[in-house]
Amino acid sequence: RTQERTLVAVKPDGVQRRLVGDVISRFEKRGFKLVGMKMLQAPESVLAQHYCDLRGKPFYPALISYMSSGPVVAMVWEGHNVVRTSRTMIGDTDAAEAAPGTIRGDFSVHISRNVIHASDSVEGAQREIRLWFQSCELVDWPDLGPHSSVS
Ligand code: YYY
Ligand code: MG
Repeated sequence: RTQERTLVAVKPDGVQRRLVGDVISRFEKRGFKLVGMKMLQAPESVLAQHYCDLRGKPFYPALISYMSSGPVVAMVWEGHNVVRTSRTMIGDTDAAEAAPGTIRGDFSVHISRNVIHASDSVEGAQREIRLWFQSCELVDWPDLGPHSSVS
């Protein structure tokens, strides 16, 4: 049985601020398994589908232009309860509400520049993973544990 998966993306401000490594490090240290990763300039068609629920919100045009302003790093992380746990790890959408120790709570100062995306439900994650990744881009490698090759 495949474990739960989620889509995480470092947004253009996070890439500009060299936060990609820190984000990867936090997810690795938490024990999650990286099964897909790529850097890309997100096409507007992908962003429109990704944020289709927000179409019509006053901030929507600014959100799409921010997400188009530079490359993003999209990742798929796998593990027990990864959807809910990654939402806890990234922190509240609004920087002012994001707890210190969370990614947004440590790095974001405004809701419109909040460094990172993570899917907010298992169904949403499945939809977003299909949108951002082809199935051949996801790698189902055997998890042997960090010390299994050490004799
Ligand atoms: O899932 P999450 O990213 O935490 O928040 P959403 O409510 O899905 O909004 C997506 C995205 O939109 C948010 O990360 C920043 C932006 N946004 C904004 O710029 N201004 C708002 N008032 C609400 C959201
Ligand atoms: Mg969301």
